[in-house]
Amino acid sequence: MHSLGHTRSANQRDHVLSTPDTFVRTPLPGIQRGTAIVHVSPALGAGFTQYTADLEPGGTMGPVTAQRFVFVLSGSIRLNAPNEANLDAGGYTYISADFDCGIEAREESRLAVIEKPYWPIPTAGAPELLIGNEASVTGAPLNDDDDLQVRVLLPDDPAFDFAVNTMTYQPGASLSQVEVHVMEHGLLMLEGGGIYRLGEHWYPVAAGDFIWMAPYCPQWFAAIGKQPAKYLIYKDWNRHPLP
Ligand code: UGY
Ligand code: MN
Repeated sequence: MHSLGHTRSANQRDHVLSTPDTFVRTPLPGIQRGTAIVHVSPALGAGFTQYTADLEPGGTMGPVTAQRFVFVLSGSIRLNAPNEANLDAGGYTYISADFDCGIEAREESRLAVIEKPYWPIPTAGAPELLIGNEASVTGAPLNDDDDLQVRVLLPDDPAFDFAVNTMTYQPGASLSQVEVHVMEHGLLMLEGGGIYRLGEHWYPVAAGDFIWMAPYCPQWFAAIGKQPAKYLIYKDWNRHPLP
């Protein structure tokens, strides 16, 4: 049905909510037989880029000069790493800047992709390549709340200058505080839905939505409905705020 110009998407100084009805696909250099929906980039003031890549069977993504994190939302991909590896839904990989590792879709595949220039520090060596699966990461309750489980997908190691986690809320569970912090977030809703407070706005959100939160954006979430709500969340991490 025609929405007569209405959408839940919103663009405010310190946050963006993007809903699937407003997604626009674009080709990207390095992507063959596939398109991208670029959710956030430095054009918005962010220190990273996040996009959803839709690849046809046999579609490829060439290496980039930034670090890259890829989470398989659906389908299956092959990594042309030194040792070939296949990743199915829930599989993820971290590929360091300039590491020569291309990606090929083994079937129609949808990927969440995060890219960020690496911020080296003298006390930690740069990471290289990491492969994992979200299902085999043990969850930990946030602030002792068993109904809010966090799965930390990257190692607790200062070599990594960002973190990516999943957060799973049982129906009715919520963040225990309104968070205000220096880190920015890229957030992709994977399952369920609820209410997200961003700045001075409260939004209904559902699986498929993307949210960018700028540093210090007040944020709070409560899961609503009969199924758990789950999101994939990026944050800059492990670096002193003064460059
Ligand atoms: O890691 C975080 O800062 C996370 N708790 N933020 C959020 O869920 N909005
Ligand atoms: Mn947060």
